Amino acid sequence: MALELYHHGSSVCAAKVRLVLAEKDVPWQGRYLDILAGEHHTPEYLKLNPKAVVPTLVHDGRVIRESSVISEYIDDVFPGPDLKPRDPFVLANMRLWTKLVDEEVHPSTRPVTYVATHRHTIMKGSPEEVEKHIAGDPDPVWRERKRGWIYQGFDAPDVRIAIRFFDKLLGDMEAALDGSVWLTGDEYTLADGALTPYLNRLEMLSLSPMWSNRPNVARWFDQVKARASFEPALFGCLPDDLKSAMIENGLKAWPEYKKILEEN
Ligand SMILES: N[C@@H](CCC(=O)N[C@@H](CS)C(=O)NCC(=O)O)C(=O)O
Repeated sequence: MALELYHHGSSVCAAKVRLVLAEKDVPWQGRYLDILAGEHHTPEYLKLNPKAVVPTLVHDGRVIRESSVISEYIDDVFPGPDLKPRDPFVLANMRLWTKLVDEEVHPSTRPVTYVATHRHTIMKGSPEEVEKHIAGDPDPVWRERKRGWIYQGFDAPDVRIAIRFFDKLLGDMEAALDGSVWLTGDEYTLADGALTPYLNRLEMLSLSPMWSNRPNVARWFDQVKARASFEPALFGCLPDDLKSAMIENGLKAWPEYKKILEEN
């Protein structure tokens, strides 16, 4: 059996898949692509993933894309604890969370991360290299948004919207976790796994004060961090220099984000 994951250390979507692999204890082989150096823009990788994003899973030569689809695939194909509830109603509830992550949580994470930290890493290159990086994104909408994050920083118009979205998300999680161990009930599911890298991202960027008055979210995140899957999936593939850069840049970004939160 050959199971290869194209991924990157700071990618939240890739971390989501690494969490599922760790929860199921499935052995896999990493194909590391430095997305901040544009290694996902090569013609070879575009054949596997035309959107030029990670993760991509290749199982015995067959390609599976999209982190939520990959997560369900791994859960269906490999032995280990079931990460999808059997009760169809609870399963529907789980999928509402994973759908929300795909459609709203992930798109909101990109501006928050780029503006706080990734743009500083990308802008270490020459002006031509920065332009090449932007031009390498095959999606014209994301390309222009990325241009805004890189050159306008906190003034990019979608940054405020993203921070406000996270505030609402954390409020919704707080309500869902009231009297519930995990997001969909007593069992840990793909819903909890899907949200984990995003809360971790907020924490890495010094945004954990956003749940200082949300005890259920704080308790849930402590439970998630206590699982054996957390450390290897979230930090096992993150180079030390990138980790330090994200934390240091996040600390500097906090006053800007705090200002946005206080405007609410
Ligand atoms: N919907 C996709 C999103 C994948 C995605 O956006 N991946 C990011 C990393 S988390 C990426 O590869 N970004 C490349 C870039 O920003 O150039 C999924 O869930 O797999």
